[in-house]
Amino acid sequence: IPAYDAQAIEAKQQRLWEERDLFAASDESDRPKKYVLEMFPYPSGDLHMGHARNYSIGDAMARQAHMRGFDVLHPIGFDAFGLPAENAAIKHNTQPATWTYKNMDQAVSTMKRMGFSYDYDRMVRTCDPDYYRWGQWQFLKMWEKGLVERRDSPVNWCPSCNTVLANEQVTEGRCWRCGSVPERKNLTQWYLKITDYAEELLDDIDQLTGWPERVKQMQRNWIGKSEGAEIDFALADEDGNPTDTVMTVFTTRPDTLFGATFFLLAPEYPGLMELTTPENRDAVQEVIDIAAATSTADRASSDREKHGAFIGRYMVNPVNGRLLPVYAADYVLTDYGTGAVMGVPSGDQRDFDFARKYGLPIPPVVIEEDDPLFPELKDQTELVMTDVPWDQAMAAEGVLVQSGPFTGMKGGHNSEAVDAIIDWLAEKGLGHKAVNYRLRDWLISRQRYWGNPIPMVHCEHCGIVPVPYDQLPVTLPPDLDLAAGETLAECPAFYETTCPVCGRPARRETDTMDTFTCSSWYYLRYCDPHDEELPFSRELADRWMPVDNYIGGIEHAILHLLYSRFWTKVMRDLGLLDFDEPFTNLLCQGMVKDANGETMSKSKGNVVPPSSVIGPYGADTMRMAVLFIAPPEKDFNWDEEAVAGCNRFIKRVWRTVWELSFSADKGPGLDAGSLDGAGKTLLRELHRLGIKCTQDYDRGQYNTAISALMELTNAANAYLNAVPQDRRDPALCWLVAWDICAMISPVCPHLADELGQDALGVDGSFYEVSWPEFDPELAKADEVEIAVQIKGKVRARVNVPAGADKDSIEAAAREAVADQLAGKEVLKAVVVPGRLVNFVVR
Ligand code: ANZ
Ligand code: ZN
Repeated sequence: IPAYDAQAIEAKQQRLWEERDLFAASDESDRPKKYVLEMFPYPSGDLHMGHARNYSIGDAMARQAHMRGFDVLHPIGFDAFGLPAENAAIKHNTQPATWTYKNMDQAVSTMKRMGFSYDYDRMVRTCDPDYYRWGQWQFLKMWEKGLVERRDSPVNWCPSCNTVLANEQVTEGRCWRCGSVPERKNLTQWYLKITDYAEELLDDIDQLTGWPERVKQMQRNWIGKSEGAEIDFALADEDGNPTDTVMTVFTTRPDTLFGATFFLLAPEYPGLMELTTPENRDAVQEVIDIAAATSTADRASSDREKHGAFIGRYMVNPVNGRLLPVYAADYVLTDYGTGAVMGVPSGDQRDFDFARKYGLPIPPVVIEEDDPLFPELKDQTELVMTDVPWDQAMAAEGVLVQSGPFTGMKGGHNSEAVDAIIDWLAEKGLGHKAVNYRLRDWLISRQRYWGNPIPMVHCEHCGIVPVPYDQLPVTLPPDLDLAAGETLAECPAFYETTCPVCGRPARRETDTMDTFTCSSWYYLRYCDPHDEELPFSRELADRWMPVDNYIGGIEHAILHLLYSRFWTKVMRDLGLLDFDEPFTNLLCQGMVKDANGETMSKSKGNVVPPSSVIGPYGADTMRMAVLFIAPPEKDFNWDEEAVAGCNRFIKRVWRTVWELSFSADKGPGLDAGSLDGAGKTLLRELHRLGIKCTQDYDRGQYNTAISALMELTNAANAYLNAVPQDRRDPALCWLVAWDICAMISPVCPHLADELGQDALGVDGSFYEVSWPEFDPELAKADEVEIAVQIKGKVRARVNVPAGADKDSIEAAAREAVADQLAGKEVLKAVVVPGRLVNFVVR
């Protein structure tokens, strides 16, 4: 048996695959298609263990799918724009492009060293003008469709990244990239109107049956649909009479309208200062300042102390004419609902805290029937109790009290009272049903160099003018002095242009697009990577899309996965494709942590680089280790011993297949009937474990699939040990050797192909062969018939596995005569294996 030399074997097999262009997806094959995709990496250095795991999962899936008869598309590329490249370039005194292309080359060579079955001819690098040109093209199409807007609004500005962030990029109140607390600024920025798709994005989540529930829930929460009403309140004049000035609130609880005792405005509410009476302006300004200095997340937090200031004015409650003092309050957000809120302290905890702090009344209007107040307030239509003895608000369902004609109705979210009050308001023209989404439009402009330029021109005469399609791409200038802080806005060579409409001097837009725009459609470009007319042809998108299996990290649960769903729907509405959802099945792989369960990171110094495994053991061991240590979706702790164990198993497979090969002969095929005991056992194990392994592959449970192969290898060795070489069945040896190689090939493709070629003498790669088939009949254990006696008389016969132990034989016998034994006491059971069971009963 030759030595197992991983480095030599892997180099050889990789060369053969490349020579034969084995992994090129065919756009024309009549096999059914399967699109297997791993989230493409940022080229911020060499690949790390998380990548190795992600891609090993995808590769096992893609290879097995090919053996299952699919035409497989399995591409790779790079999400190459973004701030890390810019920062690294400054640090290393080079240009982002230089740094990025170098890293991409390094990463590709590691991918090749890992033996991944990528169709490299389809590689997408988002910083290639050939790619980003089509991002600009799609941006212009969206502009034409009214889905792009430039507007002035409060935005999150990251002071350390020096750019604005999308709402999705502020996680737990911090910049997703650097962790700084963003500042609120009013800026004119570019938006994609993802909110136009809020409802569809929410509704279609139900179609995503192949997605993890938790990701779907995160998207639902992010979109955040609230149903309720918009209600108009009139500003009161000095005598308390309604004026023509109306302000609208959004509420999810119109049923609590009789319980409103104050009215709140966001500190950023337009015209707030003008509305405020002079003597109150200092106090209101203070609230404005506090709000400006506080993150949105903190302002929205229920635990935080609330700050408010009376503005000296009152609103009229439309339902009962009550005058509500108006406050500016920091917990009211300007970009949610209408920025105005009716304060109902008995029903809303934040309002409750606010009322207690500022001494405002808290009359109960919805109470539970078991509340001690209920008997007293039940049927009470007028306001008799202005302050509840509660120490918190009551948000549950209950019955309306002190609520005029609505008293006695059921109240709560979407309740009878909600409908009744909305109807009443609608009739009077004072309000209507309303739906509100938490989702905001996607802020896509960035004040950074290393991104896709927004293809727009500002002309003094013509306003904002799109760059004509035939002038795309707007390319980045190559040599900004980033270290000196130079930006596109300071680079005349970039921004000086002429207006496409009037031809006079004009200024290019100098913002670039959020890199998430680039990653929102790369999977479409893979379908048609060299198209020079379009971002992708409809025909090829229809051939390959949707992605059947998408594999990546949970960190993109909202960001990338939501944006891509949006982008797909927009492309559909532009007539560029005709499906609704881009990713059919989603697998979020767990994290690779260090041996102590800590996340691997450069700063902690606990990173285990893939090279540390590939070097001593080879790529197949690396691949097997990341698949074997845990199921794909679970986190795992790095385990040196498990890695060494995988390597030992690989070598055992190597020896076992070689050993089998010495007795193997494909011949005319196997005659199962001619096998003796050891041979029969091996054949049965082959079918039993083959079925198990196949099912585990199909479920993506590679760890247990590998365990089944370990068992099968043991069974093969048991046979080799039990049967002398000259008495082994040649066809059985061939079959077992073949099936082990075939089934291990998606995990350890180099090992399998080398054994196939050298030990079994077949041409080519297991990638091209069909997945083996197994027979449940042959997987069944041999059975013997047992007579079941009661007091010596035969009452039944059962079949039990040939080698079954006494306990399981007795259990099978008991079941067979359960009816006859009912109500009797078994004094004794005599078990004679292979023949009978006799129950002695009373
Ligand atoms: C009166 C009321 C009574 C409310 C009650 C709740 C309970 P969700 O479910 O998150 O959509 N609200 C509306 N706009 C707001 C803003 N810009 N900033 C802060 N709060 C705002 O929450 C909707 C509820 O949040 C609305 O319903 C409103 O308070 C408040 F017993 O109106 B509610
Ligand atoms: Zn012009």
